[in-house]
Amino acid sequence: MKKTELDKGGPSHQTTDDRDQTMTTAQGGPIADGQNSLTAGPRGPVLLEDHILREKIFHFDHERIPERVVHARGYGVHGTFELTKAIPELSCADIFQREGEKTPVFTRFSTVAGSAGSPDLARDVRGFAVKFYTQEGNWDLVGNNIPVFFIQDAIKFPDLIHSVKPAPDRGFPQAQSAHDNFWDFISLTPEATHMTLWAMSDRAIPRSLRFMEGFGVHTFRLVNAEGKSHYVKFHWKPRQGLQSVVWNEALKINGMDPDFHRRDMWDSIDAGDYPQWDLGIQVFDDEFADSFDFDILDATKLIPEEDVPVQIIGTMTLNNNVENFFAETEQVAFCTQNIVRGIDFTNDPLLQGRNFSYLDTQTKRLGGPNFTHIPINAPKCPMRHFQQDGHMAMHNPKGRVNYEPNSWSEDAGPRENPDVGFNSYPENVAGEKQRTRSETFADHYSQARQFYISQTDTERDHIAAAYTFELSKVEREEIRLRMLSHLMNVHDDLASAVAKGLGITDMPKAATPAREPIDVAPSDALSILKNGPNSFAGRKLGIFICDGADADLISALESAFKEEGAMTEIIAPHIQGAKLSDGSVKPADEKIDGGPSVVYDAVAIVLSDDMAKSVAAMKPAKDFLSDAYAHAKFIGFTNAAQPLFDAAGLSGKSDEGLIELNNADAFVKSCRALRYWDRMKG
Ligand code: HDE
Repeated sequence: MKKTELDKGGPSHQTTDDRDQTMTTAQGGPIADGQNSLTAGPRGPVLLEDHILREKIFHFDHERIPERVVHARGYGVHGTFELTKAIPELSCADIFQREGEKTPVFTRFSTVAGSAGSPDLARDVRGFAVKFYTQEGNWDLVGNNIPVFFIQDAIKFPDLIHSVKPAPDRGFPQAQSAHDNFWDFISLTPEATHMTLWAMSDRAIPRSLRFMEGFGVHTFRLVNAEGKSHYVKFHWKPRQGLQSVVWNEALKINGMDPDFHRRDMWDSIDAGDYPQWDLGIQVFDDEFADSFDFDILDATKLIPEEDVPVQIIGTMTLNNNVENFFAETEQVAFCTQNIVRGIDFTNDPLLQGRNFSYLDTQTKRLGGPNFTHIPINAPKCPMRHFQQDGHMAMHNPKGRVNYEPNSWSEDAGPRENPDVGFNSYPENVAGEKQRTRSETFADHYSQARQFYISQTDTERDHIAAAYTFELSKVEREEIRLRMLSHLMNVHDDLASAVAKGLGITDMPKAATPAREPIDVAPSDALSILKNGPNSFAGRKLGIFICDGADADLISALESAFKEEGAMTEIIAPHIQGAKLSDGSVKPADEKIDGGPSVVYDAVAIVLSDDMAKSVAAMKPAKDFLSDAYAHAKFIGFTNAAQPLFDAAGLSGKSDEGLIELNNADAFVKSCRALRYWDRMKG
């Protein structure tokens, strides 16, 4: 029977004569028609024998796997790790032996609380998980962008996560900590105080995944060939420098572009601007551990870089976007217990609990024990063992033997090798079984205070504003007061700023500390603003133009920012672009209401006298300018922007962040400070 256009599903229906491109079923059978079910007559019932329909719908019905219990929203990228300083004296890990050697890695960044479809700029901790495919097996460093954690013992983790995730009755709020359950739990868990200082700081709203640090959090061990052990904390230092957004900006970005972080990562790698992080180690021994004011096994504490400097031993470059999001980013299975010879665990109770949890969760998520057969999880070095069968087994032992010991001489299969095999560090352990928390874990406030006093005034203001915002969303007053009673043990300025923000005049009694806080010196490494890049490289300038705008100035801006290693985008009243002063048409990347200033690091407003008034009448144009101003951005402008300034309520404003565009190079230089924070004072 000859097919009509309608049968074919309309004129867009495509067929091919090329055998290689022919669509097939999953069984490989060529498909003649994938758009019409098999029916009895044109209007009759669908026939059960339609194996093409059955297979297509069956597979679709099974496309989903459970999202991660936590860190469901994430983005993965391939790259390499290059060792720049060999450390055989500290560790016999193969990856740390040969300077200049490159090891493939896969890195997945994530938020913690939100579901897989939640917005990128939620206030949240970011996961920073790296899988190193070393020649002696996979090593997973499953860290965060914050060096401490909320709790000290893994047994509390389900409670912590339940409290932050949507409430079980109503199913909201999504991807937010600003609600009763979270702050109820936190206010009853004093050990979380330090971590919430970080979570209320700008660390929890990074501008880009490329602009954040990573931390292994726990104390691990490095063990050398002689079996000597040192303690180690792992750090990732972004070569791009640190940068965050402000809260009001984060809220608006979430609306304008919920994929802001993943798009930023994809775009920069696509453009060949590969983000890099240096891997640093803080190495110390028992002597330091014994003299340190806090317990090195307590994941709510960090070791200040001033006390133990971070030594850089290598660089990670992320240079390859995934080919398929599901196959790679979704199916990657990080496990803290994936370590290699030369690296070992400590008795941090949080780490030990994690070592149980990750294997368990991957088995459930990926459907069985053979998730290591999926390419993204498989080691890139040889592997030989007698594990076999199970769902979806791809690699079973070959030959007759699948056990050990065995007395077959040929094809006997793999054998143990004490010379190169993993040996646990023979730490001496003894003790009574008990459910107690060590006394040495009991100081919950001193490092929270240290974090606060290490921040600039701007950052302190942001922390107080974040607590105020979050606690203002809490319905029960007693929770707000209980939180305040902890903040009083951190710093009076913080407690009174939050109390003022909440409108509390009668301060509660400060919480009784389990152990009296001690004085600790500030640490500059804890501040973002004290560690800015002093460069605009990797950032984005938005250039707002209209018909008649100065063509020379626009091209000068584009080349000056390109020279800096930054990106530029053109925003115009129409997506078709604008006709410039020299008669050329400049295409736009965004129409003004699709390219708000919140998605740019700095803006240039290049208008013409002829269009100045009509642009000033556009609501999105006013928001573009007033948001850029409110978010302390550097704003370059031409004279013709004056009516827009007036319309945005900014007549007569002048400061060093508002720059008349006479010289593109000078404008780039100013933008290197990233924000003009002084504007926010007072
Ligand atoms: Fe995780 N965590 N976690 N976590 N975690 C998971 O594993 C868990 C903790 C971290 O991109 C889960 O694959 C327990 C600290 C990252 O795929 C789960 C405890 C740190 C990722 C799990 C912690 C992390 C996870 C959920 C308390 C920073 C995402 C899905 C002891 C050092 C990895 C999964 C990726 C994911 C358990 C605490 C980081 C359920 C029990 C501390 C970056 O196994």
